[in-house]
Amino acid sequence: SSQKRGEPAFHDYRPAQARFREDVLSGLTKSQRRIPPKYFYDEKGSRLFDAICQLPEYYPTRTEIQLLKHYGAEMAEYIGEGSVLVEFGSGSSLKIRVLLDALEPAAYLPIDISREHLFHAAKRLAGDYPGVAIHAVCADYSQPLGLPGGFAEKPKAGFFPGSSIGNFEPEEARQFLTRIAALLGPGSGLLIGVDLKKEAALLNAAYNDNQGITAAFNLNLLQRINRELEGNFDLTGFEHHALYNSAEGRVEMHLVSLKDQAVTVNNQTFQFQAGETLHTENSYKYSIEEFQQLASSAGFQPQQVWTDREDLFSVHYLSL
Ligand code: AVI
Repeated sequence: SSQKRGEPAFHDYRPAQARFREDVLSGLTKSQRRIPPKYFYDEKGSRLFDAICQLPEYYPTRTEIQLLKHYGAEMAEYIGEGSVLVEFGSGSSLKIRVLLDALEPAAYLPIDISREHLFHAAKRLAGDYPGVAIHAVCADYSQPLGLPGGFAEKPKAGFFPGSSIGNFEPEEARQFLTRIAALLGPGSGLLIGVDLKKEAALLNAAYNDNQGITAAFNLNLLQRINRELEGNFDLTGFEHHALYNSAEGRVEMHLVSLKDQAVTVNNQTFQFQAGETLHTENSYKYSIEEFQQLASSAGFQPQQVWTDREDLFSVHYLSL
């Protein structure tokens, strides 16, 4: 696609809307009802997530940004000048700015499922970094995908910050890493942020903030279902619940039904009992060794890892 300096190119892979309906209906039918966390990120959900990242209790974002700032020059050396940077789930494309201050890539390809959000973030970034060719790709990165033409032969580095890898089940995470290894190709690398295992109190606070932003983020999923799938969830009939499950090494988010109630979605009725939950997210936490093992099983070689003084968060560089 043609591209002007300071203007992003936009590649719309049209991530299928049909799957939202299928995934919600099949998830509501399971005995432990569940909906994949990728559906949090509609326009409002993406904005609420940005607000979560600013919360005093939510340490991952600021800790990772500190690591990127502090060790950016070292990370840039691992990545190498002239690589094509591919970010999976770029959101507002804020963290990449720290890397772009330390590195001049051949191009930056932000991939995100949230179309409008991606479009505006890419436009702002292109305005602020006119020397970087930006190709925004609207796609669901949890599904197989190819890069827009012209990038296949270039050396590439993946960027997957924020510990979004933790929102996959470990086996799905391994499959995802295996797929992006194939997408990036031999000689490429991956800079990936991974939240570390730690005491439950800190984790529970991070997912139960005082301002109730995480609760609003969780409940927004019901609003989205009401709007897009002809649902009638009573938003006051469900409550946010988040708790670290240390046996599984993950924070679980649920929406708890506060009463016996019937909910209709897409003309189908679902009975909720008081106390019954809809499981909306897992956020797995990994020790450095656990994550390196996972990455190795997907064909990556761990090269370096950076952590903060309190061992809250880790950023790994892996090579292929
Ligand atoms: C995007 N992801 C890494 C966040 C997390 O911590 O698992 C999503 C989130 N859920 C609640 N707060 C933040």
